[in-house]
Amino acid sequence: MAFGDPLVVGRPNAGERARLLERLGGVLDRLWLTNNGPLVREFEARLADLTGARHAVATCNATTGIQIAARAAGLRPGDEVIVPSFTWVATAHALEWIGIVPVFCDSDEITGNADPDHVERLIGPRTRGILGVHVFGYPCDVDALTRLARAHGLVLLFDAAHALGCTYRGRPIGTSGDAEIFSFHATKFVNSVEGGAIVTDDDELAARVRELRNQGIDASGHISGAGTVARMSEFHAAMGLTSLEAIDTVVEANRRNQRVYEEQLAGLPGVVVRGQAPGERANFQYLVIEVDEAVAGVSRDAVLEALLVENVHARRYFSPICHQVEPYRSDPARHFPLPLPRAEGLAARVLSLPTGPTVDAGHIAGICRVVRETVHAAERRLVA
Ligand code: T4K
Repeated sequence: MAFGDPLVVGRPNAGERARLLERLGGVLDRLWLTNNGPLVREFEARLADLTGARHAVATCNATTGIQIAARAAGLRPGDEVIVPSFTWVATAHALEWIGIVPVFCDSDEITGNADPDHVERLIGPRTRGILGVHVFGYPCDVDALTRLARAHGLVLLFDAAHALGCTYRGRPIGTSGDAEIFSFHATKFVNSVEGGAIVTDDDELAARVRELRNQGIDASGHISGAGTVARMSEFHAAMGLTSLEAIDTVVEANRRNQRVYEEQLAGLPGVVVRGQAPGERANFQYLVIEVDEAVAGVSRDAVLEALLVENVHARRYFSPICHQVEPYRSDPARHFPLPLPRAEGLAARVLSLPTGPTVDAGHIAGICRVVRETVHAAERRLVA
């Protein structure tokens, strides 16, 4: 086994321990534990700052954040919303759980994001919205999706779970469409253990999501309608703020790791490291390789297995993709009336490898050695 301790994808960045404990101590001193406390408000202000948006509303996770944003934007049960299939299943499940029908579009192979031409072909009489995703922090084609949404009068939301600190056309992701939703799950490069945020420039939408997050109670204390409970607690905000303070160090480590992986795997047939959008700022939180079995002579899953033997726990982000799992798989006419060959191709090739500040050049050399040896062993078998 190459590594004594497991090397994992998604190892949390906890930030400075003393600072976290100090914040948690403050929470206990104040005994204000949740319901829009001072740390949640500070976290929201930092997020608004970072994204350049007028409002950031913290939630208990991104999945619930998508649901609240969808409801606040006027989507209702039975409405169809077009989403890429190549994403984490939460994007689709968030809608399905509240009775909105996800209809899956194909992806662009370079960006990994929704193909606007395919989105357009899927727009039908029941389509009420588009939910774009900035997969692995690579900004999706916001301009094209905005044009489609305007032309057809659709709600436009973005799942920005991976995209904190990234830019689109030089502007921080967070202000496009009706709202964008971020995740601060433990495995994200900025985490609040569990958490999310709805970010928007729309004052009315922001007020509505604040109400929906808190049982439908409006700013004056009246119950304005049915809501849910999706608040972030002060403990979670303490972690979020502390993790956020380390953002520059974490991005720098991720960027450095991306370069080392690219160097170590350069020229290996059938294996490429996925890149980020040219000219944009990226957070590099996911280090994703693609293994093309037809060229490498070995499948992505064989590489995954070889890494596991050496105690490297790679993840198949994202495979299977949304339309390949239930409940969507069993109802193709409803959920994917058009074929999705490029999304399926991506899903067969991608593999996320460990990165982050706890992963160094030595680890990466060891990981890449396993990948290279697996491919070379396949080459030798072919020759023999
Ligand atoms: N939209 C998109 C595009 C998303 O990617 C996600 C979440 C969402 C929406 C929804 O966001 P949230 O509602 O969760 O805020 C993980 C995360 O659970 C999930 O949040 C994330 N996407 C997805 C891409 O990855 P799993 O099932 O792979 O997580 P898990 O718990 O198996 O952890 C993965 C690895 O991380 C483990 O092998 C080890 C490491 N780990 C994990 C945890 C929880 C740690 O080292 N420490 C930890 O505490 O989904």
